[in-house]
Order: sequence, then structure tokens, then C-alpha cells
Amino acid sequence: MALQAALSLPSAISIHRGGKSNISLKHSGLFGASVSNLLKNEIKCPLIRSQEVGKMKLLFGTIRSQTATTTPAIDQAAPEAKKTLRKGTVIITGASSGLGLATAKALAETGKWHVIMACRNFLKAERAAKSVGIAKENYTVMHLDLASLDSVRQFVDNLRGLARPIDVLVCNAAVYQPTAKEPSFSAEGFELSVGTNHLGHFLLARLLLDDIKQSDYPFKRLIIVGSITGNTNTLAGNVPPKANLGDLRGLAGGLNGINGSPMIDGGDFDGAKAYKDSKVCNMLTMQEFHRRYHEETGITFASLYPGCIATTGLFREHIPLFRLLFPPFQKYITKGYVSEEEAGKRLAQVVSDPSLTKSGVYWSWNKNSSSFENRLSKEASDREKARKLWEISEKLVGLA
Ligand code: NDP
Ligand code: PMR
Repeated sequence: MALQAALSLPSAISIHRGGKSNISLKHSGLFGASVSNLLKNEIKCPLIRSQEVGKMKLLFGTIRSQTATTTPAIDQAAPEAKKTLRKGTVIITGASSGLGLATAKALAETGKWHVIMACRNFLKAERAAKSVGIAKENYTVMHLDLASLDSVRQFVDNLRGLARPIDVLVCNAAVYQPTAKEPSFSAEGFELSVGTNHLGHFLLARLLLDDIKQSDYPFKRLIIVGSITGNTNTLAGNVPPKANLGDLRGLAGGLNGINGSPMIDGGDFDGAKAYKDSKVCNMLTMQEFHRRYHEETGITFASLYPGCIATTGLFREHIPLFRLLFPPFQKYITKGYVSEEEAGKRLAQVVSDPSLTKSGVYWSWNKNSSSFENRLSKEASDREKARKLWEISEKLVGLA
């Protein structure tokens, strides 16, 4: 077993079968921090204040049930059920693998959705759709490279050329570069993770807002995938390096590493932090969209943490040992693991479940796979930061 093999390695997980404390992690290298350090030193958050490694199971339980499960409120203003139902059109970015592909499959299988798979690698996306058995009439692959703003604009033009109503946009694609020593850059010279995960999606969502507004479909939604790792009110969000946008000075400087820093907060490059920062941007952007446009457009804006899908391509640039140990670590220790299939069903719910109509929500799921409105960290729900992020991002993508 992978975990047992790891016992003989440094930076390994060790599991003690006997005694009260049945779990401990040694050293810090592989998973970024030792659990005991996290528990003893790092975490000041009241939600996760347990001091002892021996209480880890209890702690994980606390984290997983960090917010009381609430039944999602239904927005009475949206009379979704009353309208006639044609086939909906949903655009999913990064649908060529992982969560995006599983969501495309889940939605296409219902026969109620046509999925536009917006992908940078056309052939890979076609093969992926075939490999999971999505019927031809239920999907269209269209080229989109989020690391190029020209490509985003071109995609929107091509999409309008289809003359299809656009009902739901899912901003799902992402890159994660935890082992990069130096930053890489998007076509316009933005640090790649924030350039792709945030700025590319920001432009796409802004350009498609009017198209979605015009939709007469019962579900018109704009969903931006977030993550627990960008939320410092959780244990996962306290694993160094932590997300922190600071005063956004690096972003304001263009993230190009020439005039200033490639990091949003103006600090030195760190690929893992850049990803987590980009997820904070995703969650802030969703809320800012909600505040600015929900009432006017009737669009439901939402974000989510689908669970830890430890087997996806997201970790392709991580060291092989991490990729080997991460799934069992999440399955057996944190118990935060979900399969791609289950995560796809969760995101599909946010796209099409009539009970998830409430706008401005960050959805999560409890261990029984019931959805609940989760709480975001202080930074990920900071209104002033969201406004500033919006304004700077507008300038960077050429909308202001
Ligand atoms: P994958 O790597 O499997 O999927 C990411 C997708 O994004 C791929 O299809 C990839 O395309 C695409 N992509 C990357 N760069 C670009 C680009 N420049 N233009 C267009 N598409 C691009 O990872 P996941 O499925 O895990 O990630 C999906 C989402 O889920 C992300 O937003 C991630 O942050 C989020 N998430 C994931 C979690 C997890 O545990 N895995 C947990 C929480 C959130 P290609 O196939 O060509 O590489
Ligand atoms: Mg985490 C409840 C505990 C929990 C959960 C749900 C996650 C999810 N992680 C948890 C705990 C821990 N992680 C602990 C205690 C450690 C230190 C040993 C740890 C480490 C760790 C690393 C090094 N975790 C990671 C990494 C990554 O490289 C992943 C990452 O941050 O990607 C950005 C990751 C993740 N942990 C998660 C989830 C969902 C991820 C990855 C995906 C993401 O947020 O998008």
C-alpha cells in the first residue's frame, strides 16, 4: 500500500494502529507542513483551535462540519419552474479532464443540456468526451486558451456565431504550478496561474454577461469554481504558503515581474501561493458579480468547493511522490477525498438543481453529500478587496 511504503521514506505519513493517537505526520517537506506544526503553531482560527495531534480525527471532523448545514434558500423572485423547458446550453471551461469533464458528462447524460466544452486542446477534449461516452449531439468542443485574452475574445465571437442562447457559464479551468522555481507568463505577460485562473475567466465572464442575461432559460447561472485551499478559516487553507492578496500592489503593477512582482501581494514568486491567491480572486469575483449584477440580470452567481479530487490532472506538475501519496492521504486521513464522478455531480447540481438558485453563495457538501452554504474566509469575503480586485482586473484585461 502506498501509505505503508511511505513509512520508510522521509517526509512520510505514519499511521500507528494502536493507542489513542492513531495518526501522525512526520516532517514537513512533502505535504508542505507537518500536521503537528499546523495544529500547534499555525492555526489561530477559532474554528480549528485544537492543540493536540492526538485530536486530529476530531479536528478533521470539526473542519468538515465547520458550518452548520443549512438548506439552501430558494430565491422566490426567480420563477424557474414556470417556464417552458428547452435544452439548456452550458459552457464549461477546461472540460477536457478532471472536474470539468465529469461535470460535462453528468449534465450531458441527463439529456437536458448541451455542453460547450471550452478547451485549449481541441483533440484532447474530443477524445475525452468520447472516452467518457458523451453522445455527439450533447456536446460541442470549442477552442479557448484562457492564458490569452485574444483567445478569450475570439472564443466569444465564435460562440456568438453559433447563434445559440447561452444559459450557464462554468469557469472551471485552472493551472497549478507548485514546483515552479520561476514564474511563467500568459500571452499578455501576466503570471500564468492568476492570468489563467482569474484574469482569463474574468474577461470571459464579463464578455458573456449580457448573453447570459438575455437567456430565457429557467436556470441562468454563472459559476466560478473556488477552493478550500484559498480559505484561511479552514485547516487546508492554513497549509503554507497561505493565500494572501495583501493590498493588491503586484496585481496593480501588472503581475509581469518586470515593473514589479509576479505575485498579487507584491512578494516573491511562489507557484502554490499564486494558485491559492487565484482561487481567492475567483471567490471574490463571484461575490462582486452578485453585488453588481444579480438584481439587474436575474443571473445566479455561485462558487463552490467540490471536495478534494486528489486524482485529477491539477497535480500533474507536482513531484511523483506527492501524486502517489496525496490520494490516500485525502482518502484515509483527512477524509476530504471525493471521486471525479462525485465532484462532477456536485458541480452539475450547482448548474442545474432547482433548489440551488440562491445567488452569491459558496457551496460545499457535507459527508453525506448534502450541499450547504459555506462560509468564506475574512479575505475571501472582503467587500472592499473584491471591489478593488474588480477595478484593477478590468484595467488589466482592457475593459476599463
Ligand atoms: P484538471 O487539471 O484535471 O483540469 C483543469 C482543466 O483546465 C484542464 O481541462 C486543462 O486543460 C484546463 N486548462 C488549463 N489551462 C488552460 C488554459 N490556459 N485554457 C483553457 N483551459 C485550460 O484539474 P481539476 O479538474 O482538478 O480542476 C478543475 C477546477 O477544480 C479548478 O478550478 C480547480 O481549482 C478546482 N478544484 C480542484 C480541486 C481538486 O482537488 N482537484 C479542489 C478544489 C477545486 P488541459 O486538459 O488541456 O490541460
Ligand atoms: Mg491539503 C481537512 C483537511 C484537508 C483538506 C480538506 C485538504 C484539501 N487538505 C487538508 C489538509 C492538509 N493538506 C494538511 C494537514 C496538509 C499538511 C500535511 C496538507 C497538505 C497539502 C498539500 C501540500 N494539501 C494540498 C497540498 C497541495 O499541493 C494541494 C494544493 O494546495 O493544491 C492547491 C492540497 C490540497 N489539499 C486539499 C485540497 C482540495 C487540495 C488541492 C486542490 C485545491 O485546493 O484546488
